[in-house]
Order: sequence, then C-alpha cells, then structure tokens
Amino acid sequence: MSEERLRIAIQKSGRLAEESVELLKNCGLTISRGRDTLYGRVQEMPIDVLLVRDDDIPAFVADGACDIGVVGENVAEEDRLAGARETPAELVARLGFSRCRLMLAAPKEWAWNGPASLEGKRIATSYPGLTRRFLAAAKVKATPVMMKGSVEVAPRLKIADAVCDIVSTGATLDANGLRPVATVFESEAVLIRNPASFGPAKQTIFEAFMKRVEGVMASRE
Ligand code: PRT
Ligand code: ZN
Repeated sequence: MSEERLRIAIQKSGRLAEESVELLKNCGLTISRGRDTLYGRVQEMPIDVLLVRDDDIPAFVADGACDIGVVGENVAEEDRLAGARETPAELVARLGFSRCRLMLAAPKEWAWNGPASLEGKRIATSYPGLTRRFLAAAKVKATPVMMKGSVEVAPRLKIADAVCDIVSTGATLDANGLRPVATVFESEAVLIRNPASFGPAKQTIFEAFMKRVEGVMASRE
C-alpha cells in the first residue's frame, strides 16, 4: 500500500518562489529535487511539492490535483470571483510576504476626481473580476479590458484609458506616465487548500504541517 502524502503547489520561479521555499525551510522541511524540476519531495514529512506557474495554483488546489498551495491573494481572489469552479480553494493562512496592491492608475495629466473620473472609460487589467467588483461598489460604469501582461503600456497604445495593475514600488507606473489613484485590493502570499475534507491520514499530515507554519508565522510577529 502506498503511503499517503500531502501535495503542495508552489510557484516554480517568480516573485513568490524563493520565499515559498524559504517558508518550507523555516518549517524545518527540505525539498529534494531530482532531475525532474517540476516535482520535489519533502524529506522530513510525507509531503510532495509541485513547482508550477502561479496562475495554475488556484485551479490545481480547487480541483484536488494538489491539496494545498501558496499563491498571491490577488490571484486566489480573482480566481474565486471568476466563478469557474464549483467550490473554489479556501484561504487558510496569510503568509506575510510578496505584499503588493492592485491599484487603479490613470495618466498623470488626468484631473482625478475620485472613481467617478472613470465613468465610461476602458481599464486595462489582468484582474477583471476584482476591477469589476471595485467599480460596482463605487457605482461607476467602466469597461475592464483583459490583458495578460504589459498592462502599463495600454494607455499609451490607446488600448485603454486607464489601468488596474499590481503595484509594488510604483516605478513601473511612473515610467509609463501613470499614477496610482485608488487601491482595489491589498495582497500578500496566502496558503490555500482544497475545500473537500481530507481523509484521516492526509488530515493528520495537514495539521502537523499547519502547526509548523503557524510556529513560523508566530516567530515573525
Ligand atoms: O511565471 P508565473 O506565471 O508563475 O509568475 P508571474 O510572472 O505571473 O507572477 P510574478 O512572479 O511576477 O508575481 C507573483 C505574485 O507576486 C503576484 O501575483 C503578486 O501577488 C506578487 N507581487 C508582488 C507582484 C509584485 N509584487 C509586482 N510588483 N506581482 C507583480 N508585480 C509586477 C506588476 O505586475 C508590475 O508589472 O511588477 C510591476 C510593478 O512593480 P513596481 O515595483 O514597479 O511597482
Ligand atoms: Zn503568473
């Protein structure tokens, strides 16, 4: 009989990757990676690690291809709002790294009079769900224009009038003649889990893992 293992999805490379591995390390877990760079095994606990694109993590976790995952809350929440899954992944812990903001940004020359300034405008974004939710709450009618990348160039190319994009230092917006005008979502890395209940063996591993994660988080406070 094969031993039950908990499967965690983390980003392979990018802004979450290093600190996701660091979190596991701080939990006392080391990942052994063979020649296969998409898959690793934790030595100290029955845990497997899948190294993937961050965009795939909410779906993998929601569908049960992985049991848990580390992803930006912006990506997890956008996936939830897209409503493509019967039961989306559940948020279990905020992890305190990869902090950023999803922000509306407008050309610097605009006179900004609050969200009403966006009425009738086109807004380029990779986060149409979060953008729509913000606009609805502000009672503004504007059209999100989906772009997977290079959102900040959209106004210059007349693809859109404004943008709703992830901001960390603000340098990217500034370099493209844009300035942040409103915060749509505050984000950090989060731990998500499959919403279905785990069998007893997996549940035991999950609880032992969470105890370690909570220990790491508590020591950071
Ligand atoms: O390859 P893969 O699909 O896995 O990665 P990715 O390129 O889609 O994502 P990645 O690694 O760039 O970001 C992963 C997560 O990190 C995001 O979902 C956020 O939760 C978080 N994060 C933190 C950021 C940033 N900071 C960030 N600055 N994600 C993106 N940016 C981008 C932003 O889109 C913009 O282009 O950086 C630019 C702005 O940075 P500043 O410093 O100029 O403001
Ligand atoms: Zn991505």
